Amino acid sequence: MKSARYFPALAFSGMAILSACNRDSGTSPPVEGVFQSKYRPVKREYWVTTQVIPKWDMVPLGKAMMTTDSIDPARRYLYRAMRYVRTDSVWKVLPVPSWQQLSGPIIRATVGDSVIVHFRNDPGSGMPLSMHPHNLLYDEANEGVWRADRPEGWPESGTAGGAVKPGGEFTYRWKAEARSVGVGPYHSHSFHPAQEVAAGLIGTIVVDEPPDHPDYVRFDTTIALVFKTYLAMVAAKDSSLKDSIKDTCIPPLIPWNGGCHPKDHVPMDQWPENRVDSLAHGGGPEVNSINGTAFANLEGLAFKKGQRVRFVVFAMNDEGTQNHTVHFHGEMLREMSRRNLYKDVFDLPSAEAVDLMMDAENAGKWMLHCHVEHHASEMMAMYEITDAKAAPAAANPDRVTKK
Ligand SMILES: [Cu+2]
Repeated sequence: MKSARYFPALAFSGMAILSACNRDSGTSPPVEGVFQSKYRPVKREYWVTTQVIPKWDMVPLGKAMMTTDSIDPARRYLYRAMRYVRTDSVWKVLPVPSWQQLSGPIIRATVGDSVIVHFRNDPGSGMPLSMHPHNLLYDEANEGVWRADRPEGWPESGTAGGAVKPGGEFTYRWKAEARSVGVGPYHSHSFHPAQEVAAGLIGTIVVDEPPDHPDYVRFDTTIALVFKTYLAMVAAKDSSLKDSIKDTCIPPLIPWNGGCHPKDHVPMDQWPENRVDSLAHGGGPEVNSINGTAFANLEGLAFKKGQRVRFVVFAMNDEGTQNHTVHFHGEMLREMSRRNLYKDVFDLPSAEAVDLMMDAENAGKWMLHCHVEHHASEMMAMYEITDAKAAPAAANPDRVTKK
């Protein structure tokens, strides 16, 4: 049993942290090979709110940047997208990096740290939402999951983190253990997880080894990219599609096979005016996006020659036809877990993040895109490596040149 092999007291004492390679050491505390870190775990505190974007533009630059074609509005907008954004401690939204777009802020921790996330669900969201982390450790109250098998009233009885009401707040308490090292997503997992993720409620978690660990790598910058197929909006209220979506939720992002939870069902005659819906079946066109942008419309991926860049890339897929890969032009990268192998294409199974290291050397403006051929033109971004002299990635013992 995995948990029996783990020594949480050691990992959280701050005196000794088990390295990832020692996690199968047996039930007795290992004597040899235990990594003794000088790192003192800290409490990492974040404030995160949901943010509603009534009409999300997947082509904010107005055209396909590779072909200069204009894009049909029917393939351009999402109705009522939502994303996670960081705030200060009084819920004032902090600037969002230009590359982040329709993805959440990166939540970081070092092995041994506690991660405290104060979460607020925007009053305008109109539905219960949550934050459910991958890779971190939590108890049931902090799982960020609403479950139908809980007794009636369960969300209100001490485990409300699975269904934070509009305008409500919840503080999640998670931990980064030795086995947390790596990257993964967090996402909403409340009454309708598929719709919540389909709205854009996805973010990234990065857990590092302590800086004095032999496997630790210092990066100059970290970029998180979510490859996701969205369903563009379709005007529904006055269309023949009305009948197919009458059992709906508010805000109905994608009607769900299981219907609505009674708590957030709203009769159609009470829908807001001018409402449009994204539909799972027979609805809007699929648009393959990176962080909610398509056709090379993602900005902010600019690096200097000599910088070491971490790309955390994952897909959130709904169906088998939405499998994605990521292909980088101009550079070859290494996976953190496989550092002797350079590649420029990586598979992106749903929700499993790849943790990539790029030593920026080849100056130029380059594509990165999904290499599933019919996704490639939409699911594309450009990154740039400039010749400008960068600050050296100092004291990085792991730096390797390809020559
Ligand atoms: Cu793809």
